[in-house]
Amino acid sequence: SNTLVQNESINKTEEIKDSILEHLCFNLGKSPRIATLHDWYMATAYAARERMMRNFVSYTEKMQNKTLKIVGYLSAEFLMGPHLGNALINLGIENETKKAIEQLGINLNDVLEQEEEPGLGNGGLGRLAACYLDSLATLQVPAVGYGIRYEFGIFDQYIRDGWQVEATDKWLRNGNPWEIVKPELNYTVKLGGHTESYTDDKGKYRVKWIPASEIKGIAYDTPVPGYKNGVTGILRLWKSEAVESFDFHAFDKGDYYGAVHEKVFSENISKVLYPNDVSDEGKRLRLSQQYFFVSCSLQNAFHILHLRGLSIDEFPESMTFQLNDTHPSIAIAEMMRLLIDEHQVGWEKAWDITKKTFAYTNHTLLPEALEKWSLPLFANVLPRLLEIIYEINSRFLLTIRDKYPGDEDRVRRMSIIDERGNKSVRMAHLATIGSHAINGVSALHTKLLKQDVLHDFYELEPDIFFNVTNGVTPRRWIKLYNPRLTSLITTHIGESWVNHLETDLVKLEQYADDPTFQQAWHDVKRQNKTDLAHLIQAIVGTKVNPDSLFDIQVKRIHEYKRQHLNVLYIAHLYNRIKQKRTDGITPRTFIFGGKAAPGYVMAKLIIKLINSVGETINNDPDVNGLIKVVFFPDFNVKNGAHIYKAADLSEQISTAGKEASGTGNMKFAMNGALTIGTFDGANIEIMECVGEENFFLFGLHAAEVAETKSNGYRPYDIYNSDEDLKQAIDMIQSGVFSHGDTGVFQPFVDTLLNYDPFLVLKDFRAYAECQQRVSDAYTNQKEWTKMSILNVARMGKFSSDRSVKDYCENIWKVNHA
Ligand code: 26V
Repeated sequence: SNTLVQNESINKTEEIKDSILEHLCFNLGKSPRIATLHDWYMATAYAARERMMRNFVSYTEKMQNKTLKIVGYLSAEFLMGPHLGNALINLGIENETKKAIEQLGINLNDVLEQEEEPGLGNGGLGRLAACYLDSLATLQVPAVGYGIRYEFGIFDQYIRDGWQVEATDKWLRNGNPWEIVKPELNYTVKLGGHTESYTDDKGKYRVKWIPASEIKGIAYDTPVPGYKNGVTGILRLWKSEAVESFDFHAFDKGDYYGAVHEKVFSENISKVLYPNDVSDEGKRLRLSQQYFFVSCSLQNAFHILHLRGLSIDEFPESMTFQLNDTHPSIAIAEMMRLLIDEHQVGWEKAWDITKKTFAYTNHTLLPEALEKWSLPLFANVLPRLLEIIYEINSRFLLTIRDKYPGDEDRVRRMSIIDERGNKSVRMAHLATIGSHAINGVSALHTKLLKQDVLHDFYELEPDIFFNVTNGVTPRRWIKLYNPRLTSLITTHIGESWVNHLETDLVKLEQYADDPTFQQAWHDVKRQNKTDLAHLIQAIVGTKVNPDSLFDIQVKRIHEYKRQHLNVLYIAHLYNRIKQKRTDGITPRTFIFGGKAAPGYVMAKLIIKLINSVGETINNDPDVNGLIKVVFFPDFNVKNGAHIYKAADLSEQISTAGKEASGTGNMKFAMNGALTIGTFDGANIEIMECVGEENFFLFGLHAAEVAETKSNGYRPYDIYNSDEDLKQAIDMIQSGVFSHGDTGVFQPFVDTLLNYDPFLVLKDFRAYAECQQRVSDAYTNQKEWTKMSILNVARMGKFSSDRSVKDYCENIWKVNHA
């Protein structure tokens, strides 16, 4: 039987080799002799895609089966990361492909390195969508991910003189072998203009939208392979193009340049991904983008309904849509428009269908991140949709007035329209009112949603609130990106854990005390750290010691995530070193990574601060390499491959109540890092699973944060009462890290001393003490390794398979494998 398996593998290797050579010739027009590494990448990608397409076709056919409910996952972001490595893992052909490529005289890792990742997302929210697509395909749930085919994804980050510099992400420049364009799958989307009412031939009052312009959305499909199950799901992204009729219209008038201009306008809609920003730039285009992809997706859904031979009434049994945050929530109004204006359905019935069809996931409690659109802008871009929203709102407020007579304050609080100041549309209210299920992304986040942000809605309909704690896919985040750990785990407990993480990973616990296993575990981490050390040397030019504690914080740069709390502790350690108070300091390498939104001045200053502190500390002979500080540039999915697996300590130190869930926390813990974290987001559930004794918890709880603020928080008093903290801040202010320049970090220091909106100073002492416990624990390597093993063994809950099953069972009501 073993020889049989071996022969099969040899055949597969030959097959793959032939396939790669064929694609090299027929798709790339190259011979092996002149092929570049990129050509080999393209040929290998086509070979892998070919293996998915048969499944893809049968899966698409299966979708015509009218009894299967399809899940439409509507998301403005899909942060897929490189496809090739993942495709090989999920197709189960990674070893054979490696051999095939080797026989052609090439190294597979060099080939994988060629892929430019599709960075069509900002961070956690977009990456979550990508993990869910992997799990949906793995669990054989009929699903389509609907989004935008941005020509430029999240910007590339460079560091110049310590500052972040942004560059355009030209991810399509060398072609994209993964997408299949479907020119015949296209829909028209209206923008701007005005509405007119008329009476139809049955004497019914109707509304017509006369747009100022129309654009066309073209479908680009990317196959999403399930894990070794012969299933391939779909990611369907829309690209905007000009509508032909508009061209002809302009040509008729002899206005050739006008027609070309129209084309430029149309293509702008799907041009660029917008960063999470504090500034208001590009508002109009962003609203147009949201409506554009939502309208295309819903029109596509009606098309599928028609292909299935079903009636409009059967829509909710045929398809269900998940709104990934409020970005696609205009779908509620667009669904009503399509039903009423295009399919002549009456209001009550249309509303019933709409509510049954949609469910909404909230991903943030931060007030500045809750989407609002100014009324004039909305009226200008989407006049018909605003009318529909007004009608939804007025009917909704009638029910509120009916249920709570005289409570006009409640009516104002719950209205979709915020009437205070510059009037605006509150998208979270639209999404909540139009959905049959609303969920938060961790237990704490859901609790706070019910208590605060959506409290009135919770009181109204408590049964429609759910929690679905986030998860990440173990295929990419363990098997693909940590091959050493994967083979150690698999030799001990078999390979079932890869798609049964919840039940099977826990089998590792029996080895936690086994010295041989501990040594092997330690060696894996040590080798992963050596790899990262080499990469840091090559990219940043800093030499780091793989035997030091690798303390890593990678995530978007934001004040609420408190990278600066970490920096203040580093400044404090430096101060101790300068004062020769080094006892108790464990050798550490502090590694940071993350992008700041281009318009977020304070976040960019924090990056500069990290680099400045690093430059000073890394070059000070007094430090003598005891601690090092590194900023790893351009943190993205691809770079994550080298970072998570090399961490000893994972920094999850957001102000309690601000991080909805976090997902990096899960990736680190699954790869054997211990966590230093606050009582926030999914940290709490991680700690519950891995055990308090294997987790470094510190800081205020969410309720204490609220209390501290309402009692008139005075950060300056804390600064004055904590000598270590004071000295750390004074060093920054006095130019110790900026060649004597006292101006550059002044805004940073001022904000901390006078406002400190995220309670950095308040939590400093607890953090420093907790970091000391970390240092002490790390000196006992055996004990540390045991904690690391137990962390991994108990992380099964945080597979996105579990999350997707929760959605299937509680919200979508669909079957899963
Ligand atoms: C944040 C901000 C902050 C600055 C102002 C503008 C702005 C706009 C959007 C956002 C975040 C939007 C939602 C989001 O990305 N949430 C993240 O979702 C992840 C997946 O559920 C979750 O793990 C993260 O905790 C959450 O921040």
